[in-house]
Amino acid sequence: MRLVVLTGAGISAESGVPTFRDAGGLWEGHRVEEVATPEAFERDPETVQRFYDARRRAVAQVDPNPAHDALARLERELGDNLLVVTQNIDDLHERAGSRHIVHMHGDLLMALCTACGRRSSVTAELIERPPCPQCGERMLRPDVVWFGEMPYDLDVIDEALLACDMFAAIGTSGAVYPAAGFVITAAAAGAHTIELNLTASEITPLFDEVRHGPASLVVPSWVDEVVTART
Ligand code: BJW
Repeated sequence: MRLVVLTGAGISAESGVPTFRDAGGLWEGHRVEEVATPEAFERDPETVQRFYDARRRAVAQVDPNPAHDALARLERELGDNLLVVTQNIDDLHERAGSRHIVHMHGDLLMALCTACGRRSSVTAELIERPPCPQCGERMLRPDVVWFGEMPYDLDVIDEALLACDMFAAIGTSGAVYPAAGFVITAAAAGAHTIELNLTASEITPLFDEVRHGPASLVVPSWVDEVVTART
């Protein structure tokens, strides 16, 4: 059994990390499609740096929830036959124990040097303009993927989608591509597809099976079923 799990902001919601498109979402009155862009960063880098510095501090104060724990347990059962592809930039999957994981939209704990292109871990607030550990220039930005930029590790993801027997999407609205199209790739490759989300998403009709409810409840019970079916 090879499994690919795509996670979105909804899996971290019950840990206290706001989602993007629900009421009271992350960007406070701004549509994320307008502000999560390289152009918005060029226009007003300080505001963007401050925003990500604040999110990094906030995520450090919260903990993984039972949905993250359940996926870490699933990895202990399936080993490398499970790949978690997360759109989230928090580290809650890792803190729950997941290791076989791809952060396709980047990582809040990493910075990207706009001078030399190297990635490094963030040890200071980016608003303070720390130097790049590689080239020394003070031109670091958050290592996150904005609209119009290429997501990370699409080759790894594609290979896993084409080889999987089951594809699950957890806590994502299906509003952002290419992630929203993964269900189509997996289904075309013959996988069973399942959506686990609080409510119907934009892509619910594309799934073979749908379960609605909070991730902290529906994910552990789905993981129990997958593990039981295997044994
Ligand atoms: C719960 C819950 C609970 C709540 N329990 N559930 C067609 C094809 C290909 C590309 C495009 C296309 N059309 C347009 C594009 C371009 C564009 C795009 O998608 N635009 C849309 C507006 C249509 N995409 C891009 O530009 C991407 N790059 C790209 O396409 O490169 C070229 C390319 C072409 C072809 C193939 C491959 C590549 C880049 C997209 C970058 C997105 N960046 C962001 C910001 C990241 C940094 C940051 O975190 O600040 O990523 S935007 C934001 O949206 C963030 C998220 O990862 C992403 C998805 O959001 P998510 O996770 O789904 O959150 P929400 O809030 O939308 O939904 C939460 C869900 O949880 C809801 O459904 C709730 O109900 C649910 N929920 N509580 C369970 N307790």
